[in-house]
Amino acid sequence: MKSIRFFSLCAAALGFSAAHAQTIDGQRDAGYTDVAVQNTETGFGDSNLGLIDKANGSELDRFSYVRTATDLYIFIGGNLENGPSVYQKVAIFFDSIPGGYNRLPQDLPDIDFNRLIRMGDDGSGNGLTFDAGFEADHYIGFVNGGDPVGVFVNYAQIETIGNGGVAYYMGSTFPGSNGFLDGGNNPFGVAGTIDNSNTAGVPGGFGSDPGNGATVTTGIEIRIPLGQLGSPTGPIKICAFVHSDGLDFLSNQVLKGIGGGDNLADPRFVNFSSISGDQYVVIPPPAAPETIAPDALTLQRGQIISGTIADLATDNNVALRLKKFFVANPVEPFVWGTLQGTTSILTPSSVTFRVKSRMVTGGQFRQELEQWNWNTSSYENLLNTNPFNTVYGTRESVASPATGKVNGSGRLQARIRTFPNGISANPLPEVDWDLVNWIVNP
Ligand SMILES: [Ca+2]
Ligand SMILES: [Ca+2]
Ligand SMILES: [Ca+2]
Ligand SMILES: [Ca+2]
Repeated sequence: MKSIRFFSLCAAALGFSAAHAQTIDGQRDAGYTDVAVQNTETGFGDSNLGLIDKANGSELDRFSYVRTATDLYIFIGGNLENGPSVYQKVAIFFDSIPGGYNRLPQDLPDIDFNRLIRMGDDGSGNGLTFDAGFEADHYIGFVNGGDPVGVFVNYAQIETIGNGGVAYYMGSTFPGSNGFLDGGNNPFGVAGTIDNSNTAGVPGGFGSDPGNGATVTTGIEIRIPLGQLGSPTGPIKICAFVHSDGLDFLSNQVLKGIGGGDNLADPRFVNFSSISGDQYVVIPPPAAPETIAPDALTLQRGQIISGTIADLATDNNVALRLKKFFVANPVEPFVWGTLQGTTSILTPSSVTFRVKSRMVTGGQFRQELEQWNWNTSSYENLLNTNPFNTVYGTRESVASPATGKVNGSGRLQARIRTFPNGISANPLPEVDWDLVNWIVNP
């Protein structure tokens, strides 16, 4: 099936891609990437209910993410125990910007009925301590409990604590919902929910686990607009763990895991730097799209009047000028060029072939852009511009998904053809190609 769409140049430059289609519902979508699998059995009970809303145990089985230019999606497979008066919680700490706290200090912002302070220093020099190099800036508290089961989300800005701190309740929803948080303060539009139906993953206990969480596809799913995290552009470190309603008892369910062992108990005395390995995951920034200029041109029809292939690399109105040379049939293209280039992105989510061009001589013409599919040995993603006239325009043939558009050597191929479509003011019409390139999105 041919897929033709116009993307604005801005959207293409930012690397937006149709490949990122996460639906907030507590189920892991195919686009997620894993950054951690639990290595510790759960000391907070192994849920065996299999219900979307209710769970009789808590575990964090795997941590997956999708990061776009605007949003971070996180999926934490597992369960959170709940009941009419049971509210178990996941604390999610983010190190997303410079500064922040490696050890949680006194006077943390007032959130969750002022329980967040229970993890910080009590004045004697303790306080939950992260691994070296992790300096927390933001906190999201994900809570479920009650009957019917509700989901409640809290937020605190840790890095501004010296200025009094910022914290707010973001709102509530229900298990299996679309994650819309109702009734709170949610300036950036965070959305999240839980699907509690997992009965697999890690078993109950305190031993190490070989990775049973790797196949869990239900749990906590949250979309976080990056503005909520200070608009980071670099890596984002995240430490997540299950703890009790009072925020005064930490489980052994931490991601990354603790490598087997008992519940960690009072968070004030927990020091992740004294536990082997990193008790956090790292979300890399989204890879940048590549812009690829052609390095090879084969003219099937027409001849070069002026310029070279190098002129195609720059949008400067200095064009490669082509002219009708010999065409046997008056309905065939009179200028027809095949272009190639090489990208380092071998499995792109989308490929856009972009051409800024115009007629030099007047008349009635049209232009076709198409991309070569190396798998099917055929041209696809036709963009037909009709009329094609003497005013410069930039047109795009968009392949999204981009199956077959890059071969195993990173090679791209596309063609530009100009056809007569009626009268011509000149028996040998001329065409300008100013800018020709591919935008390859990871
Ligand atoms: Ca989902
Ligand atoms: Ca930080
Ligand atoms: Ca389990
Ligand atoms: Ca550690």
